[in-house]
Amino acid sequence: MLSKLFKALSRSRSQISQALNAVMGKGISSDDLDNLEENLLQTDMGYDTVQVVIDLVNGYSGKDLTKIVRDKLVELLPDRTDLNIDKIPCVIPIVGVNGSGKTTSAAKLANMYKTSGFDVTLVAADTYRAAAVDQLKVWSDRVGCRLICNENSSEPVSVLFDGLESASSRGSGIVIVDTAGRLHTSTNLMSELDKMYRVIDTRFSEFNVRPLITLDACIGQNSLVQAKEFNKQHTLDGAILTKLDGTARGGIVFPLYDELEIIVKFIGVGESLEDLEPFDPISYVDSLLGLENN
Ligand SMILES: Nc1nc2c(ncn2[C@@H]2O[C@H](COP(=O)(O)OP(=O)(O)O)[C@@H](O)[C@H]2O)c(=O)[nH]1
Ligand SMILES: [Mg+2]
Repeated sequence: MLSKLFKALSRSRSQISQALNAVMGKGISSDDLDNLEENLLQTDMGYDTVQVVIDLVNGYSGKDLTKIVRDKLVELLPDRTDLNIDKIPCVIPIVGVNGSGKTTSAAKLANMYKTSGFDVTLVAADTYRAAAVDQLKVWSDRVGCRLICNENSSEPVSVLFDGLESASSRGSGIVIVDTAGRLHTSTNLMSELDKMYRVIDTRFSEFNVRPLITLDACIGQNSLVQAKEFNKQHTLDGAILTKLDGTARGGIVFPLYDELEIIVKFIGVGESLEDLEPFDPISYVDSLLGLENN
């Protein structure tokens, strides 16, 4: 059976492997290299990574080109990250722009940690849209975890406060906070997020803060700006790269790490609860290049 990751990367893969196959096993012309460069850039791998690959291909005449490229790409990514939550209690605010997959990812993460045996609390801190709370209610029922919400409050900070207080008193180890979508350019909404971080620091300092940003893989390079600005506000623990199943832009993991030192920790490969996978550099690159057998 094909793995979900392999399937999700099919569009990115065909972009890259077609380009590599075209230059394999023959004298490489400058047109070939231009073509390869263009194809790789379209995966949003970023200029620097593309140049590394081009230099490698340019000086290479052997057959196992894909393998050489594979080793180099793996080298450019962080080692497999440890996803174990080492310190509980832990609070994971899920931040990012509208529609990037925050609510869905919050539910998927809750499901993953619950399955691993943690006591998980979901907090519905997107108070701007009534539908957001309903959406999270449906998800928390499916996951079977506790949800803290307050339909009468328009104050995300107050819902967060309730959520952390409740988790604290019940000894819930992991609190996942669904937040409203915001652009980093929206001063009001960003300062509201500041307040949320402050409440955690000042009132619930026993909680380990591990913010994750959801980045829609379909928007490619734009996500770098978003990640950079959210990371300035509060150091991110990492990114969840969502909707990889619908795009050929799977190369974005490279500039995220290379330029911003932001590690993709999870990838979203579909819309259901199980469609979240820990990011593993080796299987990711293998899937990108078509080297995975399953
Ligand atoms: N195909 C696909 N769709 C996703 C993924 N993650 C989220 N979505 C969809 O993207 C849309 C927006 O997601 P939502 O979680 O509501 O985004 P939010 O506004 O950031 O909370 C929904 O239709 C989700 O089902 C993913 O990994 N793959
Ligand atoms: Mg939402």
